[in-house]
Amino acid sequence: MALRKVYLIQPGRDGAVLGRGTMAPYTLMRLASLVPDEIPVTIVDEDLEAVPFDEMGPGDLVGITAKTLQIDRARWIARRAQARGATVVVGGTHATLAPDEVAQWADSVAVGEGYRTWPQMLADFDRGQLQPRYVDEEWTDLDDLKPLTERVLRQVDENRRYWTPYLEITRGCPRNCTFCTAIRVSGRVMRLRPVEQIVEEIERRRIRRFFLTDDNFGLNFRLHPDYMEELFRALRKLPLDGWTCQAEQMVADYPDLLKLAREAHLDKFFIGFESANPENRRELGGKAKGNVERYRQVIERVHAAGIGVVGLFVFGFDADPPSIFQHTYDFIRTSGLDGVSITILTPYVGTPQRATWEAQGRLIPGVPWSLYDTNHVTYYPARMTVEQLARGYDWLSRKLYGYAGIAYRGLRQLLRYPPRDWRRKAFTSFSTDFGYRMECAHRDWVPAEDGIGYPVRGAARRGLVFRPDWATEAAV
Ligand code: B12
Ligand code: SF4
Repeated sequence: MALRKVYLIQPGRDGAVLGRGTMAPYTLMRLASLVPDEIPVTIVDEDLEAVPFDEMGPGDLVGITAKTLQIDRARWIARRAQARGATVVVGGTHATLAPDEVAQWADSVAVGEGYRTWPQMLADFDRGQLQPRYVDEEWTDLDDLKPLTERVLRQVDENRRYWTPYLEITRGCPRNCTFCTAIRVSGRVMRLRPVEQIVEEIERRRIRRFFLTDDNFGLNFRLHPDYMEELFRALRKLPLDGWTCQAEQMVADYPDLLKLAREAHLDKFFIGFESANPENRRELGGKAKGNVERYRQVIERVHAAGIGVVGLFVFGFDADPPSIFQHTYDFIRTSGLDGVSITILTPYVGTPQRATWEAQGRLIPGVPWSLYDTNHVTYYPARMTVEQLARGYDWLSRKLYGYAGIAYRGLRQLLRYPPRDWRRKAFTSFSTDFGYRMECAHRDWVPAEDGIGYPVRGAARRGLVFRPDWATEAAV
């Protein structure tokens, strides 16, 4: 059957904040740009708009991207689209990690990267020969990435409809943390996009602020210092308000590159300290060792270069006792961190972590994928009870994400900039912890009958966050 129209869908969860989306659909923008000009393509971000099932019919190809926590919702969307006669293709993190599971309800599954398989899927569907599975795990160069097309940029209108645009500069991470799923999707080969391609993309998208999707951008300080220098020198010339990226601690050991990064408008590193417990060293893939004195040194050095640090911490490793929450809080309080992310260790499919716990019978049965959101306990911890882990997480969330704490850290951050920059830097200074406050509020979610999690209290109930219709209808 000839291809009539393409729909690319990002399943919703949180709705919009003050009228704007928080998760710009960068993945779908890249995929939509690979659709030939003569085929109509519509991107649907379910947090901002309803999926137009009524428009769908035979000859339409519906592509859905989903992390694990979105996969139940993706299945719900797929069933409705299929009932209209459309064909459904699913890709992204969960499809890559659990293709056999997704294949039970999707017409076709994309495993790994889509830059080469998606165009193939479009062509095969057009010829009536769509295959049940497409795999690209070769981690090929990103040199020839097709630019985002004008029709996609116009349609998404990211500067008006979203709080923060995303951008991919590098992809992959050679480390191998036991709990990480990112490397299963992006590979362990670090790949770099050419600098001129990045500059062209930023200019054409007219974005003044962005969050890098790169899993470990900072590791390139060591792996590819020349590339970093070239990149920073190019970004320095652009009229950016600021940008943020993920990194690891060793960026602190490169003062010259830090200085250049600051000049290139870098605002903050999100650094995976992961744990303040040295006993977890083995599980942390070599990049963090639970040594809080080293963490303090890193924060100081990065601050000295005029760049902020958001600390990322994971709880529930096998060596974590119930006191880990107080211990970590004591560190955070005195650390000078500009923002903090706390998550509960989550054994995603395809990780060595899950394989170990599965063999030990330690996965809690019946937890729906929608609660694999790093805010819920999904396994039996080793040195505390499920209740202690959940309560400890709840306690720390309240401590960290009260409005006073967010304002204090935000103000401290803002004051590091000269007064002339305060207007430009206000968003970056306060938004990170506010976002994490929202994310942590998911710990209040419970599963409904169809397995999808819904908010029961928190930001959504207070009316600050718009809830999409489907969540309101099914809320418990
Ligand atoms: C940017 C990002 C975010 C952004 C949101 C981006 C978005 N619009 O969804 C923010 C910061 C908000 C975020 C939040 C969270 N994230 Co996140 N995020 C990422 C990150 C770093 C990059 C993803 C990305 O945009 N890459 C760039 C694009 C171009 O590549 P891509 O998405 O991989 O898409 C390619 C292929 O996968 C494929 N593909 C993807 N979809 C489809 C669909 C079709 C049809 C086809 C054919 C192909 C295809 O083709 C694309 C081109 O090659 C990934 C790590 C990673 N490397 O995947 C984590 C990651 C996806 N996030 C993760 C998690 C856990 C979360 C949070 C739960 C964390 C938290 N507690 O705060 C929340 C959940 C929010 C939510 N409601 O979904 C996990 C998911 C694990 C899992 N098994 O599901 C990842 C893998 C990181 C990790 N820790 O391992 N995240
Ligand atoms: S350093 Fe980060 S991206 Fe790399 S393997 Fe570890 S958790 Fe994954």
